Amino acid sequence: MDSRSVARYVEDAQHQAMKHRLYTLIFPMDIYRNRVLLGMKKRGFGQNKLNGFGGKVEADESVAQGASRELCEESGLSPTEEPEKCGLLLFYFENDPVAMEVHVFITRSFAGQPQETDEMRPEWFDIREMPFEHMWADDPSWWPYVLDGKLFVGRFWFKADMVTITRQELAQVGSLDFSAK
Ligand code: 8DG
Repeated sequence: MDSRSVARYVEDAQHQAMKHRLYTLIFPMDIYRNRVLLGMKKRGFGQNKLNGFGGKVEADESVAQGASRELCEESGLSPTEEPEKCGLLLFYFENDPVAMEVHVFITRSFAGQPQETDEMRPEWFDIREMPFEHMWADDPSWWPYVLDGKLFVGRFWFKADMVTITRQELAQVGSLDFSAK
């Protein structure tokens, strides 16, 4: 098991037995103008959806390092402070034995200008007018936690169509540092 995975702290034994792949997802927030930078994913998984920036955590980095790296690679911005953890998302897809463990961050402090990359076309959005119709189906459920500064854990079960959610669990948590408990 990947020692950086924290899924075991929130999952039942059946789900813990699944293989988990670690991902990051980071949202740069412009607190002065109430904006968030999203990117239109131009290729691969989630193509044509608007999303924060992120991807698989590499073998030789921490989850937070992975979040910073992906932000630089995909948006042209680099965080100037350690990104803030805001949530943990677990996704289970019908007929897929691998669970996705997505560590969600925000950053309010970054350098650079948004730049289109091979993977993402960045665009600012008002944090209260999110383009949910172009985002993943679970996003409207947990985005209010991000806005309210509440830490959250969400679990979503998707059909193979990757659109239909058949079950979900979502709750505020006091801490995302599970191993410190
Ligand atoms: P690649 O270079 O090998 O194509 O992949 P990668 O860049 O390493 O990873 P990716 O496939 O782009 O990572 C998927 C991203 O999508 C990751 O940031 C997590 C995020 N993501 C999901 N599901 C959901 C979801 O339901 N909602 C949101 N907002 N993001 C999601 O995987």
